[in-house]
Amino acid sequence: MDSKFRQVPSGVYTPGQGTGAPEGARLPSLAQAAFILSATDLAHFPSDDGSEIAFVGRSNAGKSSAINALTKRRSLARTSKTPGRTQQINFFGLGEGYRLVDLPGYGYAKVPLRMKQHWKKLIDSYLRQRLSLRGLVIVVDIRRALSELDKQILGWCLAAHIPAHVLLTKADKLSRNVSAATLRDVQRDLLLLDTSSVCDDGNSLFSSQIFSAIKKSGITNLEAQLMKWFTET
Ligand SMILES: Nc1nc2c(ncn2[C@@H]2O[C@H](COP(=O)(O)OP(=O)(O)O)[C@@H](O)[C@H]2O)c(=O)[nH]1
Ligand SMILES: [Mg+2]
Repeated sequence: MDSKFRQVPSGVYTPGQGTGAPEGARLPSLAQAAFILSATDLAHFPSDDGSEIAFVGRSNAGKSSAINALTKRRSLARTSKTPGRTQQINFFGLGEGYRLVDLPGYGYAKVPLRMKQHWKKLIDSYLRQRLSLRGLVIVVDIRRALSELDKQILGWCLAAHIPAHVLLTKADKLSRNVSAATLRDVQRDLLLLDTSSVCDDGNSLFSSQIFSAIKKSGITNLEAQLMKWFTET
């Protein structure tokens, strides 16, 4: 296998195995978030160095809104009421050597099969090959809980030893009690996927939280998770 490719599922990912952040690099700055480029294929991705965190999830789950809330920008990542709109991978810089990535949404039924196949290939090649990938934020509408595709991605994370953080968003749509119960269900699902995934020792591969882009709740928690991934390599 080409050594540039992440080995899935047998390969064990070693943090820092990629090119890593440059020595003496400054910390990532959410306040400095800026659009870099949109890519519809691998050839147009920014060069695979530094550190990158990607947002994945169903169409309309709230990925772009989460990126906007996190960076305190109204429309850095475009948001849409029409599912299936984001067809490209969008890269955002957080100062030199750090990036956020908005991956195309999956699971939207009305999209033509040919397009779905293109997206699947694009996401798949991104996940398999991107050595600068430090962690995945899996954005899930709290009213829908984990989909089969979300679980497939979690399975891939386990195999590739890439940490994942499940962001249960749109929590403003549910009561506090129902949100908390959903979080517990998701934590149980994560535990079933990987017995070491839910613990508070800071070394677990999976974590989860409640979030709302509308209420701007859960931002501090999400920010802490991202900074941890960015700085621990
Ligand atoms: N109530 C509520 N709506 C949200 C939230 N986040 C996103 N939305 C809405 O959900 C729709 C899809 O959001 P978007 O960020 O474009 O989803 P994406 O397709 O995953 O990028 C938009 O109409 C957003 O306004 C949230 O936290 N609460
Ligand atoms: Mg989007």
